[in-house]
Amino acid sequence: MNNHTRGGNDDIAAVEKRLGISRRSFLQFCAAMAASMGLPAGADAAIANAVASKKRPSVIWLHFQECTGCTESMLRAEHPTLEKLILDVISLDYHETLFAAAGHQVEAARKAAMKANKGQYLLVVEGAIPTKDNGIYCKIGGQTALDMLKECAADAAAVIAIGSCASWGGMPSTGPNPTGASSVAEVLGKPVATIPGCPPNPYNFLSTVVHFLTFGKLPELDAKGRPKFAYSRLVHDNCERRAHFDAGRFAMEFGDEGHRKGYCLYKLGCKGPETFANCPSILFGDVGNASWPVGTGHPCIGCTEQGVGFTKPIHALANLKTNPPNGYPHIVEEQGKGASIAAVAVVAAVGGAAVGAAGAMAKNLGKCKTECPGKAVEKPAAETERTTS
Ligand code: FSX
Ligand code: SF4
Ligand code: F3S
Repeated sequence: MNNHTRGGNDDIAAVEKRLGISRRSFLQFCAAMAASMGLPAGADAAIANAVASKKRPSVIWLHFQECTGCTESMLRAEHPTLEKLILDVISLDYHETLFAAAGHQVEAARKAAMKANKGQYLLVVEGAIPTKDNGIYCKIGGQTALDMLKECAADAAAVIAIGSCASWGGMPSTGPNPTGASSVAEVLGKPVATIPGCPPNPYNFLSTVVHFLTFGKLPELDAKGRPKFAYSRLVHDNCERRAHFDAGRFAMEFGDEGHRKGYCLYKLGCKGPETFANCPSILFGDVGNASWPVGTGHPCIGCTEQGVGFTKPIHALANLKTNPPNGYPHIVEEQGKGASIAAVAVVAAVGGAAVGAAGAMAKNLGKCKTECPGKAVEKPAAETERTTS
């Protein structure tokens, strides 16, 4: 783990050997990573070269208030290369869960790595930091998490908060937050890169680290410190059930006909419409289709989104951040009270369709209620209207 440099033969062919994957697979993986980060042509080759030949950044990985799910999801990735790549592109010099050693030995290793890589190491923080009562609710080696974070951040080249706990407090900060669990940015008083999710997608972490390795800087971040390549789209906008949402077809109860048919989970409290993450695009664990919360039939709980995950009740309806075009039916539409022919004609005209087609469209839209699995369920007036924000 402490071998920071690679020998002269350590080229792509050597990576092939180290990771036990073909050169082709490795290059395909680098190309996919470059594409998913929205990088320009040629970036895939730069990434491949960086992973193969550059000095590995020293990583100090701290664990505070959390369940270790971030580390688990990284290590349990089913993709044959993902966890190997993560451990290959970084020199993991301190990680409490993965260290074979314990006690004074590991604390000495942390201090040695910090000294040897002063100003150059990456600090990864997993878990929230209890700040109440001078931080006494989480101590490692006799030192509070509060002190350890400040000490380790002082000489770091960059700080990455992995998981929702470190990014914005996550589960430990849920009301009444008895320990004063806070985010890394709050404790340090400055913005840091965040990879929220409970657990976060390991691919987003790896891509962020590989970007740092290749270009010497973190990828572009949003106002909450999240890499834009991963958190700039709503879950709802890439969801495979979106067509059902737009057509007004909803599961109303777990196990009902709509649920079994794979209809939209909005009425079961899905927070995809107000949660920014790339879960439906990159999935989890590389085990194929549907390997993400909504894909398995469970509503998104908004685990990546501050103020949504672990804050809003699971059954509460999401605030819609974007509205479908006017030509779509309302969430629960009354027969004959849907989009008017005039309104749809405008939509259709914009799309170049004939007015006759617009009439057919309006007719179909008005059918929503009769086709909706929840048609027999009377909804309160407030819930039958499309929410706007
Ligand atoms: Fe657990 Fe990580 Fe959730 Fe938190 O992930 S999966 S509680 S985000 O810090 O270990
Ligand atoms: Fe998918 Fe949820 Fe949006 Fe429905 S509300 S389309 S299940 S993200
Ligand atoms: Fe979390 Fe929702 Fe993705 S619960 S894992 S943000 S689908």
